[in-house]
Amino acid sequence: MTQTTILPIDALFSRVEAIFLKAGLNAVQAGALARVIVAGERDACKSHGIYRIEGALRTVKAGKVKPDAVPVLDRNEGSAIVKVNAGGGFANPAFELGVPELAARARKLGIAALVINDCTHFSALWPEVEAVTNEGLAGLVMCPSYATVAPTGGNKPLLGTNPFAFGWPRKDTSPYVFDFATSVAARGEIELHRRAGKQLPEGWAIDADGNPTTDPEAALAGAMLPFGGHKGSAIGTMIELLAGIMIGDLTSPEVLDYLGTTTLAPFHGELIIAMSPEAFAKGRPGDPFARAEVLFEAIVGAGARLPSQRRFAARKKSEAEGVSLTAAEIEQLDRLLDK
Ligand code: NDP
Ligand code: PYC
Repeated sequence: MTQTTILPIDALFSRVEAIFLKAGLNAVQAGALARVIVAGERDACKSHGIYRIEGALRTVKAGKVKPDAVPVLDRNEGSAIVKVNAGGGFANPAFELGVPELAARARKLGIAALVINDCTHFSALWPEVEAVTNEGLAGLVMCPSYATVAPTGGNKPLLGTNPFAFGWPRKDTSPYVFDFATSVAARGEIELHRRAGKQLPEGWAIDADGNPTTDPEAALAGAMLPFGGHKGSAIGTMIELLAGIMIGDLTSPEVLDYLGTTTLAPFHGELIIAMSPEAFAKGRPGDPFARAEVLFEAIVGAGARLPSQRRFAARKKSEAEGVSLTAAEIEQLDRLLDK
């Protein structure tokens, strides 16, 4: 049986933040990174938890992200578009800086967008979409990645795993949130299979010659496949257009050209859209929040579960009992802190 240690969430946060501070990140970068990584562990999202620390540190060491960057907010007064330049730092502090202005603008105008440029982004999107729903707004978040996914019918990786998240605020309960890679699985999942010596499920990837493979090494050298065939392929392409080209930032192939490797965290931009359900539904019959509850009840009543319910259950458990880490994970944290 694997030996585990239970750490309170605050204690895990202090350890992760200390690792980043020791590696030379300033307080704004270290704090935001530690928050998102610890949230991943707390919510049992291992592919974007402490496993990501080493990749972030490698990216700092390679000089591809600025550890002392201070994001700058461009209020763009009167416009529905708020911008934050991450200054070559991580996306997370830039997001934290921009989200209050995004929310204020969406409440005023009914809809607003936050554009983040020049950032390194390695995290899950649900913490960001939840920051939008916490403001009582519906949200959409998307970003490119690096070219590791072949468009359906193609044999070359041209799209990223391009994550896409949506959130709808709910009164007195957790929001409706989904957040997924537009590839069959996040690249982090392939890496976790490789580390565990496990084969991939069929249909996840092709090798460097374009043949289907279940070998994680061959998949990492070849290409992943989009989810839902041509449908995921089109959504992945839309993300390249909206959260790459439209915001004047890099597309996934350009990110890979710039980095020259997939072992570092990708550098690109991000698009966050916030919407006020009250503003959209104004003048129409029914309260949008009450109507949404009827839909959610019907979905659950039909025997399905809402997305993020597994995550919210894990969060509740972690908040009550702490986060469970294996001996290898504790060793990893100790080693990184001693470095
Ligand atoms: P998953 O396939 O694990 O989950 C996708 C979503 O579907 C989750 O919201 C999940 O909720 C929900 N879900 C899963 N099973 C069911 C079910 N049976 N019924 C209803 N809902 C369900 O996600 P991925 O592996 O595709 O992505 C994992 C993470 O990787 C994401 O957070 C994403 O943002 C991140 N990522 C980040 C990238 C980046 O460049 N920054 C790139 C690619 C991915 P629940 O969690 O409750 O199971
Ligand atoms: O899991 O696919 C992924 C990923 C890429 C960049 C950050 N996460």
